[in-house]
This record gives sequence, C-alpha cells and structure tokens, in this order.
Amino acid sequence: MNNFPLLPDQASTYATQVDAIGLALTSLTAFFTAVVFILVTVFAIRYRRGSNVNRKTAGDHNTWVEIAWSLPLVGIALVMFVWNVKPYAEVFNPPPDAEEIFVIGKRWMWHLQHSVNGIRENNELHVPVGRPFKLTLISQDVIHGFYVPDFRIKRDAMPGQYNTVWFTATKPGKHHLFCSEYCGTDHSQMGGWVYVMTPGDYNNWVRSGGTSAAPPKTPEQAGYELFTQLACGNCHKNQDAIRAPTLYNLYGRQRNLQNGKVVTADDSYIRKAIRTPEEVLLQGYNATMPTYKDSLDEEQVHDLIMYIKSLGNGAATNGKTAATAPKQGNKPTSEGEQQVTPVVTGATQANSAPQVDTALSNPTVKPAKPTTLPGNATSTVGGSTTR
Ligand code: HEC
Ligand SMILES: [Cu+2]
Repeated sequence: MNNFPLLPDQASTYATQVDAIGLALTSLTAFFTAVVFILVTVFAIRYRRGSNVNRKTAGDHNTWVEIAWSLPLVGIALVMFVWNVKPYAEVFNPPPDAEEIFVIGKRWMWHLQHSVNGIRENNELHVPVGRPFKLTLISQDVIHGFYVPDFRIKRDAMPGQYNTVWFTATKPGKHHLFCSEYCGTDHSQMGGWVYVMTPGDYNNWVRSGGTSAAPPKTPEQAGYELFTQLACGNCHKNQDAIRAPTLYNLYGRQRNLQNGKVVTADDSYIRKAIRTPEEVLLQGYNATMPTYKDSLDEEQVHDLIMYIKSLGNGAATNGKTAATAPKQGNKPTSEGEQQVTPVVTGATQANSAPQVDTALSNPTVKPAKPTTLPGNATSTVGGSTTR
C-alpha cells in the first residue's frame, strides 16, 4: 500500500490468515457501530420531546424483534470463534516436517541456532521461502517476546520452559525482529532482522556456513560430544539396566514417574530429567542421576536433547502391553514407523527389571553414535563446548 502502510508487510502464510480475520472483525465492528449509531440518531430525532408522533403503540418488548437480532448475532459470533481458533491452535502446533530453530533470549539479544545444519546467528535469522520452520524458545533470564510483525507471530521466551511457534515465510526480503516483552534497560535494542531468501540463495548461505566463522556443529553432534565428555554413558547403556534406563527410543515414550504421574518424554520432560531429575524421578529407579542445572546452560541441555532424540522415537511403543520396553537402537526408518523386530521383554512392570534387548549387537559402554549424522561431518569429537 504505497507510502501509507496501515499494516506491516505480509510475509508468511500466517500473516494472510491473521489479516483476513482482522479485516473481518474490523468490518463487523464498523458495520454494527454504524447500525447502532444511525438507529440511535434516527430515533432520538423522531421521538424527541414535543415531536408529533404516535406513542400509543409502544410496547415494552417484542419477542420476534429480539429473536431476529439475537440469533444472527450468536451465529456470527460462533463463526468468528471457529475461524479464529483454527489458526490460533495451528500456530503452536508445528507440522512434523518443520525444521527446528533453537532460540535463546537473554538480556539483550537473541541467540539462534539452526538444528539441521548447526549454523548459529545472533539477532539475525536466515530462512528460505516456502519451508516451515519451528522455533523452540527459551530464556536464560527474564521473559522475552519473539516478535516478527511481518510474519504476525509473537511468542514468549520464558525462563525454564520451552515454547514453540512456527511459520512459513512467503516473501523474500528483510523483516524486523523485536522483543515484545519489556525486559530491562536495553529492551528496545533487543531485536534484529529476519532475512527471507529464495531457496537457492538460502542453500548458498548454508553452504558458506552462514555468518559464523567456525564450521558449524549441529546440536546433535554437540550433544553427542557432551554426552561423551560428561560420561552419561557410564549409567545409561544401550538397554535398560538396574543402574539407569536406556535413552534409546526414549523420545515420545510414556514415562511412569514416582510421583504417580504418567508423562510423555518430550523436550520439556528430558530437559527436566537432565537439569532437575528429582522432579521427574522414574519409577523403579533410585535418585542417583546427577543434577546438571548449574553445570549446563540451556544450549547444552538442548544439544543433549537433540542427541537423545536422534537415538530413536519410542512413541510407537506407547499403549502396547510392554509400554516402556525399549525397542532396538536402530533409528526408525521413517517417522512413526518402527522396524518391527522382536523385543524380548517378559516384564510387565515398567522399568522394574533390566530389559533384555537382544538386537543390540554392540554392548559398548556408551550408546553408539548414530551412523548418519546430518550435516557437517568434519567436526572433531572432543572440541571445546564452552563459549
Ligand atoms: C550416576 C548415574 C547417571 C549418570 C552419570 C547420568 N544419569 Fe541420567 N539417569 C540416571 C538414573 C538412575 C535415571 C532414572 C531416575 C531418574 O529419573 O532420575 C536417569 C534418568 C535420565 C533420563 C530420563 C530417562 C527416562 O527413561 O525417562 C534422562 C533423559 C537422562 N537420565 C539423561 C542423562 C544425561 C544426558 C546424562 C549425562 C549428562 C545422564 N543422564 C547422566 C542415572 C544417571
Ligand atoms: Cu527482551
């Protein structure tokens, strides 16, 4: 809209949906405001004191008139409700093929990392058009708000909690990124740009390693290195043991906790299990898992989660009789589709006894590194993890 933009650019699929709703709500409001305004004016003039009109027939109410304006309004309200709920619910539920970007808000900047290729960015985000991206947000200090007006998305980055939001960009160009939650002195400086590129430009950008100097390490690779350095594998083996449960196919599986709750092993659960294991103690195990709250930062915890995710998805085992029995350490061939290999369980009680997992041929101390790590394979194991 030339030089008088009423709205920011529309640069995501979500933006068009949001604007359509905004336009509908504004039009409806304007329409009914006009109707009420006109009627009030007409009646005020017509029935003003001393005017010569018939006041005899005035009843105190008219059922049909009341129904005639109530029902359509209820209808309109319901239509608006359904129409609004759909995108509102959708924006927090990324499609399964969305690429993850991990976002840390901290006073007063945004740290972002592409999970697929490991590229890091500060106050900048590069994405191609037409591809869904899922943001996993967390804060290292106070609440921040990740806000890209051109995408019409805004999501809080909270301390101690993962939030998600997703988008598909539609328009190449440079789009403002803001912090929308007052977070201290330099709050107004906290922001940057989202660069939306054509797929070709984006591929070149990724190939050149983005804007970072060092060859990027994916979170999964960094997580594997951390896992090795911290010797998590001293306790967590390729199969459930008395000492500790296996982390293979943990992701997505249902966990029975000592506090009686049953939870799904998602990002937030694993984060708690690593940082504050006492909050999510598993049934059948002792509280021997060390607390990593003070020694690992949010990025390192996320790296470990990505590594644990790469050890397979156990969602398919939920609801079966051996609900918590581990599957083999093979990576599932495709999403949600496990290779069906016999698992010797026999155990009826979750995690009460070591599970015999015959298919794992390699009883090494550490869970084997997945053979197919995506992205850059040149990074060296044991590199520094401190920044
Ligand atoms: C001293 C042994 C020990 C070490 C070392 C250890 N853990 Fe654990 N871990 C346990 C035990 C025991 C449990 C089960 C009890 C609980 O829930 O805390 C557990 C539970 C977990 C769980 C939840 C598993 C599930 O099945 O729900 C995760 C995730 C986890 N550990 C990750 C790690 C990571 C990552 C490291 C290394 C940074 C690590 N652990 C180091 C003993 C250990
Ligand atoms: Cu902020």
